Amino acid sequence: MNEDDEAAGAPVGRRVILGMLGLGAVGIVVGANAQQKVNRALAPLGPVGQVLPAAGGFRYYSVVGGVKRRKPETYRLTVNGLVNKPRTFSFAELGRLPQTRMTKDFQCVTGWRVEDVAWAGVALPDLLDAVGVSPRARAVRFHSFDGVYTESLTLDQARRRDVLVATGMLGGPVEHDHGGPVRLYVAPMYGYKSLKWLGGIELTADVVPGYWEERGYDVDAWVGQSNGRDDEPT
Ligand SMILES: Nc1nc2c(c(=O)[nH]1)N[C@H]1C(S)=C(S)[C@@H](COP(=O)(O)O)O[C@H]1N2
Ligand SMILES: [Mo]
Repeated sequence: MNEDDEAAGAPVGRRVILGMLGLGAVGIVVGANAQQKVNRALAPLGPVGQVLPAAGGFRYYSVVGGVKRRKPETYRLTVNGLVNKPRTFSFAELGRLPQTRMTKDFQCVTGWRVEDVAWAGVALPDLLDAVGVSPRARAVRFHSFDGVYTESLTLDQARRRDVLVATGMLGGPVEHDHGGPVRLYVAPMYGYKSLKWLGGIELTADVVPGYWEERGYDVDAWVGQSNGRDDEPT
């Protein structure tokens, strides 16, 4: 997409489907600034099917109702695709990999933000090292065990040390409603990249757009900028 497309206000990637906000089936096409205004105006709803109130500034989001609980004892994370050694990790095995902690903000693209959240888990590059990434891999696809939600990162993004396979959040385990027992936390990007109920990590040759990316949100979801376009930061 070039800047003329953007100026013309018709970038397909910026399509905001009001239907997905539960407001009806009307689709409108807006520019980046307008999209963020729409998002802000609708912030209490969020871009999701289900929003529940949560303590401490978070909102619980899930595009699927009634996600089945998994106990740490029966939890499994599958890592496959373009890797040298496809592997399944139990919760205990994740705990035996090098552990990373960080305290950082969490920000949804709709405008809400929680500052200074404590996160703990395995830095994604450490997990990738444990399976060995094939030289043909260029991207990572994440699968939720809710059966519907997916996310993606380029391999370069996935190798950042502030991308976490999180087993801890807010000073305790990752609660079910926050996507536990294991979720993704992509610190430098908007919340929709932080896939909940992480069940699978698949190394792929190319980026496969995730759930919200199929619905108009950017694959590159850096907080405070939007692909170098001149959006107002949220
Ligand atoms: N599986 C799954 N992961 C998801 C979502 C979702 O609907 N399903 N919503 C995303 C969005 S838009 C946000 S802002 C965060 C919200 O995390 P929380 O529910 O822990 O507040 O989860 C992200 N990960
Ligand atoms: Mo979000």
